[in-house]
Amino acid sequence: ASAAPAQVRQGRVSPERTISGNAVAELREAIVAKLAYAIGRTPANARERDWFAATALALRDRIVDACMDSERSIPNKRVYYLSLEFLIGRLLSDAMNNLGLVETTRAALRELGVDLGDVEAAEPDAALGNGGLGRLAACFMESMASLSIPAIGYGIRYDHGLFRQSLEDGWQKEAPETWLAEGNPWEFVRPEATYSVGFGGHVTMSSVSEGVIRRHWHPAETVRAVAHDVPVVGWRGRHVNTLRLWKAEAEAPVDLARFNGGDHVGALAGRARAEAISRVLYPSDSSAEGQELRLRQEYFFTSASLQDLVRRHMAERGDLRSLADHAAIQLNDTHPAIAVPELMRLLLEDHGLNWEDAWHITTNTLGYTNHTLLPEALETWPVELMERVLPRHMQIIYLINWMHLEEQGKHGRGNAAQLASVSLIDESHGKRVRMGHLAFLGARRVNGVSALHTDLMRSTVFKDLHALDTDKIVNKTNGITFRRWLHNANPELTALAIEAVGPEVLDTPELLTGLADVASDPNFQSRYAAMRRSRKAALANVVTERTGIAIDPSALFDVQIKRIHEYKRQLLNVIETVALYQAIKADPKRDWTPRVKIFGGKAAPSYVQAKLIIKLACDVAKVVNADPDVAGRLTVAFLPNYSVSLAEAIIPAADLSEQISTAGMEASGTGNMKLALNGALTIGTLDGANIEIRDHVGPENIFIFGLDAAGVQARMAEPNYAEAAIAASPRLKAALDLIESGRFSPEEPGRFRPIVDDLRHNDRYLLTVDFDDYWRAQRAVDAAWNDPTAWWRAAILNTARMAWFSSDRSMREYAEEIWRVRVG
Ligand code: NBG
Repeated sequence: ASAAPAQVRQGRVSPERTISGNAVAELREAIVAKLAYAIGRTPANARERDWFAATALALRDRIVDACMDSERSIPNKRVYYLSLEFLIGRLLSDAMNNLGLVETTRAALRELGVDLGDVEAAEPDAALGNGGLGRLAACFMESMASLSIPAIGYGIRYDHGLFRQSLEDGWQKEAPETWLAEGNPWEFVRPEATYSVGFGGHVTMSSVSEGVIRRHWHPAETVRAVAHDVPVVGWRGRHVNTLRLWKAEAEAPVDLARFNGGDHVGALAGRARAEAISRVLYPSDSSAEGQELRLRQEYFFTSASLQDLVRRHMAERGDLRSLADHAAIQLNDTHPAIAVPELMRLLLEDHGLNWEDAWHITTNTLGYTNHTLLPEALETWPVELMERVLPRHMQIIYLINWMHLEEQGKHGRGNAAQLASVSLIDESHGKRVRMGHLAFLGARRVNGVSALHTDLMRSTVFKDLHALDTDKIVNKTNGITFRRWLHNANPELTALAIEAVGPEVLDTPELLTGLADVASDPNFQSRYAAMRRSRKAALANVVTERTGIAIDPSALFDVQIKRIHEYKRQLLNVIETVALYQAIKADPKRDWTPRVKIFGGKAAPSYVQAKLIIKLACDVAKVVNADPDVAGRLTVAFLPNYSVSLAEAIIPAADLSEQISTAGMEASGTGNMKLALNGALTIGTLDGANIEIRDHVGPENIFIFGLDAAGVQARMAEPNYAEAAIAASPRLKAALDLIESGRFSPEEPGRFRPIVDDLRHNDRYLLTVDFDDYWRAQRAVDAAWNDPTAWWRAAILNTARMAWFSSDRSMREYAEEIWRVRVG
């Protein structure tokens, strides 16, 4: 559980100017009391984990006080953020920092002979998400609390979050993640907030009055959703919101009749089936998992959340007709898109509204965020499966679609191709429901997550739908919370910023721009460089501890951390490593810039090619690191089990940030923002938010290479582009030949043949095409590193100019243009 070691996390600054002895004594006593009465331990026999739980419980009390204040009045409008993933990571440092109690807690624990860093390291990461999408939801929750936007996040309380990754001789192995093994001190169980969620069964009709027919769903099975609330405290403890996570429980814990009949296993089968819904997080990132259990998860949390918010609205306002005035429901990707027919069903069946009113309310309450245009990630469900699992919803979807297509006819847009492209049902390979289209029709606003991605939404996947309502798609470029990714993760840089521009920078990130004034100041530069150097020394220890590889903190730390995916092109980076290895060996006397390549990231367990790329990176590392010819110039390390807390240790230590996806494929990226904010220079393509990062930091402070999105489209249309690119690049050819020769896998020479073959004959991600320009950009990085004054100036300017990428800015934009809710 010790993902971010104590030495990485010391010396945090906090907004507390002074700490009072009284406050320390009070907190110390509260912690000791929790230890005794909530956990049953004495200070003498408490483990680190017990101290963590006691500290968390003591702080939770403070949050509850603030929470009661936040809840005293009914807000005019609430935001409901529905997300299948919340990658919140550890919560202790967030809570302490936002409550202004970091130093108080440190002092209280010190008086008990306990080190705060060790206590923080004992908190397991809540890994209830895969990557960017889930982490974005976590940053948004923190920002909404900090901006006092009344909000509830709704998701699933998975027993097992994202799997633990180990590398056995370079092969990824997965083990279940067990964050709840010792309980979760942050959560409150709310048995009174329990809802029944139905599945399967059939639909009957009854006639209410002349010509009015009502339909009734009779599910074959129901599962209970039980609320578990995690408080989310905002900056300076001013406001607290709730993250409400649903746990699935069986209606009956045991089938007594079967048990008494002697079928002891069968008696528990229903329970196992129900509880399976909140058992594990699906480990796929950016690809759709078309399994029935996944559909059950999606409907389970969506239905429970809508029932909960409808009940709250009725209690507060007494009339569902005003729902859109008081509730804004945001669908984080299509995972909760079933909210469209579910809200309709609740309005029609449970509340007796007519279709027009129900549709009006639905389409004025929902918003939909799209996070990817990759075809393999666009969710579609077979109609046959939907009819079986959610028969009533399927009827509603058909009706929505029928009205939608009728409307097209009326406007003379009735040709077959147009209708097929905007239909909710894709009939091209069996009948499937397009969840993106469903969310699009049901939402008032649909947003992309970077300027480029939003443009591509309008011109590609949603082109024909966009033509029907050109105001619907809007851009909301992603952001990150600076409280976690600057203040908590990099206290030394935060201290430098406070010194340079004043403590107000903690509240107003725009003030970071003031750092530009000292970007060329030799004294400031050397302190900035010293900050980086100390983070790198700390990271070097972590790398050695976890991989056995020794790395030199004075080398350039070149970092690529993210999910392993072909479109993210870790393979491009590995091949450049091989080419660099060959170049150094061919000319060992040159003054090569010493470089450490650091990789981190998980592959989906079923993603064979991605796992082979990890293996290649590890095999290359083994050869390179053992070769005396390149010692001190090139080192490669793959850090296992990348996580939020590991990211917090790596990001402040990075000199170079690899953001090298094929242009047009990374919707936004958010790691790119975290790294640039911490002063790593980016080497990247004109993809996702990289473009906006370039616009902010300035083209002279970023290394851009490769084709842009239009160039990628054009090149893909050319025949044999990969063959041509390899033929034109002796360096690339030599690197591929070396990999193919078995040099990195002598015990299995053909191991990487599938990778090389794919590049030669297929190369969907245009790695061969971008290789030479990537190499050129990397050598420009080498040259820049050798001019420290210019390098540190550029790094400082990156920090100074990244303020716009705060998730506070993103949330203000959503609040104003999508949710129409007041901030503060
Ligand atoms: C991911 C994109 C990233 C983006 C995050 C957050 C999915 C489906 N999409 O580029 O790949 O930064 O979403 O918006 O995980």
